[in-house]
Amino acid sequence: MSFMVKWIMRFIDEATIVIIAGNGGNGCISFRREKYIPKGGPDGGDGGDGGDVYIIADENLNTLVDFYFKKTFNAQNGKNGGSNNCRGKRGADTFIKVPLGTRIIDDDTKKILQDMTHHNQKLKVGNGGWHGLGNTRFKSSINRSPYQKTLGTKGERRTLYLKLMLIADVGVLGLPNAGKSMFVRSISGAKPKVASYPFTTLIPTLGVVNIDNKKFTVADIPGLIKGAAQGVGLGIRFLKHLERCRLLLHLVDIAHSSNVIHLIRDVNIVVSEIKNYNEQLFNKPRWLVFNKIDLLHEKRIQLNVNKIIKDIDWQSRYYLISSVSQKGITKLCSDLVIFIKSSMEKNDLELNKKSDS
Ligand SMILES: Nc1nc2c(ncn2[C@@H]2O[C@H](COP(=O)(O)OP(=O)(O)OP(=O)(O)O)[C@@H](O)[C@H]2O)c(=O)[nH]1
Ligand SMILES: [Mg+2]
Repeated sequence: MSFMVKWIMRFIDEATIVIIAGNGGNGCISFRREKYIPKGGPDGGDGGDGGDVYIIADENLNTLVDFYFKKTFNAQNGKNGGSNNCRGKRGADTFIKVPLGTRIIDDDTKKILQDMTHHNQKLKVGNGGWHGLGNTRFKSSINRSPYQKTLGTKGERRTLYLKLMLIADVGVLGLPNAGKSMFVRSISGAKPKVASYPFTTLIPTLGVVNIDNKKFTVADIPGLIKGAAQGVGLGIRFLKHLERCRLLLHLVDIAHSSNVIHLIRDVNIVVSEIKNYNEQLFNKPRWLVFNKIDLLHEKRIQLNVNKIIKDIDWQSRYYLISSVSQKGITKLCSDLVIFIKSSMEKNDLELNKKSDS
């Protein structure tokens, strides 16, 4: 995979931006001067506060690619105060839209500020400066004509690192060409590109599956290959999109080779890449899904699958499917619905326990 492609793809799910909140407007020094009031008192007004900068989650966005073109976001400065006790106008706030699943990190401290997980969720990331005070404020019994004012303070400036991590219930992973995208197409409304060459999928895609009025989301990511952890192929950076999934489906092309040793190697490559990525992903519930069963005789498939399961000592569930003939898909999907429902209930229980304690 060329350096160029990897470079361009960085902008799809990572971005560094600078936010600059508005400065506060300065206070004004002024004295009332009217026809019959030659020596009026002070009438310099306060400045306006600077605008704040917010990040707002928008369900209509899918990537961070817009930040490739625009990297600096300014909120408006507050206007200076005026004579006649005129208060300067407050600077307008700025709202930066990001897709759901974006993690906001302070680039200097590396602290996670928030995960943007629901539509219209708002996070203030930059405070506008305070307004300065006009000379009216400094009037006192001893100083009736103050030549004093304060300046507005500077708006906050911050560098933020944005990292997009898809939020899907089910994540699909496997070697290139295993049939991940075709599977996601066949069960959801998403239309990721399907083709007979590796690395067809370059951008992670989310699909919504609707079964018996129950919905769940599924994420299709680019293929993994041996050495991905060291940056081979598209690397493992896309695995971050699976970190929030409840369950992983590891798709295996059962017709890839007639030699079962090769098939075992295929499975092990992916397993070891997940392991290399991190323990948390490795320990997530994972089911093996043997795909393309329409291409082989049933007996041959069963024989090979049994050998693979035994060789890798697979203890979890496995399925045999074909996205072409649709065999096995209904059973897999209804098991997914059951699994997700119970995982959600477990989550709720854990949340309740936390809020009780
Ligand atoms: N016969 C058969 N072919 C399949 C099946 N599923 C996928 N294919 C074919 O396998 C090839 C690869 O499918 P994709 O869905 O693009 O594979 P992928 O895993 O998304 O590949 P990458 O995006 O490159 O990682 C395509 O030519 C599909 O038509 C299946 O169940 N049976
Ligand atoms: Mg694909």
